Amino acid sequence: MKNPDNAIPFTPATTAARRYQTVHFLNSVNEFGQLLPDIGREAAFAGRSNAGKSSALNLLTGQRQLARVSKTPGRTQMINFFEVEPDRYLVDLPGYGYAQVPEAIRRHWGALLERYLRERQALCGLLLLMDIRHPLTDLDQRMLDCCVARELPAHILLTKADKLSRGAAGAALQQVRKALKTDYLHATVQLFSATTRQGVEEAHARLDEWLGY
Ligand SMILES: Nc1nc2c(ncn2[C@@H]2O[C@H](COP(=O)(O)OP(=O)(O)O)[C@@H](O)[C@H]2O)c(=O)[nH]1
Ligand SMILES: [Mg+2]
Repeated sequence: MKNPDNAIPFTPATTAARRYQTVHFLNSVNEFGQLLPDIGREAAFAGRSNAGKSSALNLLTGQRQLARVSKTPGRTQMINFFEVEPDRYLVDLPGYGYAQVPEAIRRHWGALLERYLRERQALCGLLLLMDIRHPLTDLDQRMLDCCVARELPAHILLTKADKLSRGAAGAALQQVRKALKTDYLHATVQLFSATTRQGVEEAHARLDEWLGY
């Protein structure tokens, strides 16, 4: 299996690809009070640690090292802001669900994450990453519940789609879609792979929509 970490950044063929290729790191925050002023528009990336969030962020921006693809799950423990242009941001939220993180730290991050999702006015949409082989865990559903509470759009990337056959991936997609229909009417879902680059344009389109492009 090809290692997505070593994938060559794609040649930006679309307007969106060119736009996100100039995204750059702005700052890291670990307290709610340190967040940038709550103005403008931002799209946040969330998911269990190891779901493929860093790989997706790198692929969507065409940058190999933007979010460090961690070999150690649970290491990315800050809210990282990336600037697309002034007042347009991509926000990398700390990965959740990593068992080996000490309880006190896990609680701190859980609370920060929930508060950010509930209160942040600049937040226009949540890109929620789930390993296609383990979608909609309890913690994923808690994230979606936060979105429902304030009618925030959520878009799910079923990551590592290359790990399943085309048929199995399609079946997983339908299953998640069906589950969303009952509980999360405003959430959408797509297949994604940082290895094969499947789903990049669809994900860009959703980010564009949220950031007002
Ligand atoms: N096969 C495959 N592996 C992936 C994909 N995306 C990420 N990975 C691997 O999954 C592991 C976790 O990825 P990473 O992006 O660090 O996940 P994060 O913890 O959510 O940021 C790494 O070993 C990646 O190489 C993908 O689309 N396909
Ligand atoms: Mg990461």
